[in-house]
This record gives sequence, structure tokens and C-alpha cells, in this order.
Amino acid sequence: MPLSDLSQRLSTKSHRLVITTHWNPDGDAVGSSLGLAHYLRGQGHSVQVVLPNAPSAPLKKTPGYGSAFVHVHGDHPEAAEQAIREAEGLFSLDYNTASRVGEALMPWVRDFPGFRVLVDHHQEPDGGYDYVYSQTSKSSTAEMVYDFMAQDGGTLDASAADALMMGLITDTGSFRFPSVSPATLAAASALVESGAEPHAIHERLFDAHSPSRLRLWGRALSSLELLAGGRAALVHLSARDLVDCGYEAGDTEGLVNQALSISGVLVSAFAREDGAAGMVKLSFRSKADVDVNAFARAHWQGGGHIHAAGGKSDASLPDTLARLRQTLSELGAK
Ligand SMILES: [Mn+2]
Repeated sequence: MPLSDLSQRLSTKSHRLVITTHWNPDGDAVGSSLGLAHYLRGQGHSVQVVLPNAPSAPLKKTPGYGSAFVHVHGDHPEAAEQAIREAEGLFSLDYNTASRVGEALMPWVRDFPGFRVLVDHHQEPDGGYDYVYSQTSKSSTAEMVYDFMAQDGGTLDASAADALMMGLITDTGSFRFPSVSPATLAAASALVESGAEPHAIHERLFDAHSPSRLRLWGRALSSLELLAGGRAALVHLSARDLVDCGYEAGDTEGLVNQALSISGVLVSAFAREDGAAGMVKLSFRSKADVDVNAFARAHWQGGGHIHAAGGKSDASLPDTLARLRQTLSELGAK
């Protein structure tokens, strides 16, 4: 059923609702979840937000993050599970399949007995939702939450507007990705009208980094390799690099985009060795018609969008890099 039917259902009485999002919540995950929570609370519903694990430090400054209605499952599983148990309806925001919330939270999402709502812009979502808003052409889940509110007809407070604007800014690279449409900019305009301050969000997000992050970026960028005649780029960090530079969670967020700033580079890959998990985490970004979603699915146990995808490798870092060089050369040569 479409979300207009959900509006109808929610308008009949006050509901107990829980909003969930994906593991390692990014700006869009946190922004869309808190934006929707502020809005629905303003409409008189009882709303809890459950994040699988904690986001990076700048995202914790989103309005409402420290409130009693926000639960991090990894930190306080009982409170998060109680919030889900007591809810009549569960929202899945910014993810397409239950496994994206992580192993511990997954059964709670998969087996939720009440009504279920999906709002997401990733490809090939799971079935089984009562209300579905899935559109891969959308810039961000935050934009889709804005669409829902606009058709729902209620008013947005400044906290909701700020959180949603953060989702728009982070998922669009500050409004420069091809996914930005007239509707994206119309949503942004309405959010500023409602009190969002893009400059303040930018400062909070991008001028608030740790020294370790800058050292790590320096280390990673000095590993830069160009492949496929300069059309593909690869950077990496070893577990040793992470220790040397004092790695903190979130330090490498956005790093994969850097190599795309080189003239002629159409696909960028970033490999980070995760010693504790015994794997290498991979991020891919691309331009034009280079499809990193297909690339990550075919070779790297992952997926995502055409221009942004992730994956992993169970091989050692040197073996993974060797295979990356080969597969990226093939991809870049197409
Ligand atoms: Mn998103």
C-alpha cells in the first residue's frame, strides 16, 4: 500500500511507533530517522528510534539525538528491544533488507508482528511490508521522508527540518551528485523555510574532525594507485595504518570520494583492513555510466547504488589489493 494510506491510518488515533535504520548509520540514516521521529511526535504519536550501533561523533549532534526516545541497540539492547516490542508499527528507513540492521537486531526487524513501513532508495527491497515507498531515483531517504510529510499535510518543526536537511546534504555530497532533482531542491527550500540552517549543519559535520582523521586521510591518499589508464583509482589503509594514526570510528567516512576529484577518474575504490573482523572492508564510488553496484555484487559480496556501493573481502589485504587492481582495471577499461 502507498504511504497516503499510512497517513490515513495514522490520523485515526495516536500510535506507538518505532523507527529503525541500518548498521553504521550515516547522515541520511540518522537524519531521516530523527526527522521522521520529530514530525510524528509533533503529530501526537509515541515514537522511539532504534539505531543498531552508534553513529560518528558529528552525527550525535543532530537535534534530538541525546533524547530518551533514541536507543542504540549495541549499547543498550534491552531498552531498544523493549521499544520494538511495545510498538504497533515499525519503520525501516534507508535500508532494503533486514540483514542491513546487523545480526543482533535483525530478528527483531524480520519478525516484527505489527504493521511495517519501508521508506528507502536502495535497489531490490525485501517484500513483506504493509506500506512501501521505494524509489531508487530519490537523492536520499530524507527527501522521501519529506515527501511523506508534505503529502501528510502536517507542520515541520526546526528540529525535523534540521535533521532532514542533514540527510539531504550528506547523501547528495552537498547537492552535487546526479541524484539531485528539482524535487530535492524544492524539499531543501521548504526545509530552510522551516528553520534548517545548511551552513550550521556543514560546520557541525565537516569542520569537526579529529586530528587522527586528517593523519589517516594523508596516509590513505599517499597510497593512491591509478589503474586503467587513469580511469580507476585505488587507495587503502592497513590495520597497522589505523593503529599508527589513532583511528576512531567514522574517521574514514567520505574518504573514497577523494580520488574522484582527479581529472579523468571515473571509479574510485577504498580498501580498509579490519583486523578484528578478519576482513577487508571496501567502498566504491563512480561517475558517468560506471556501475559500482553491479561491480560490488559480482566481485565483492556487496552492492548499493550505481554510483556508490560497498563490499568486503575475506582474503588478506595484499591478496585483496591484487584482485582489486585486476577487477578495477577491467571495469575501468570498459
Ligand atoms: Mn541514504
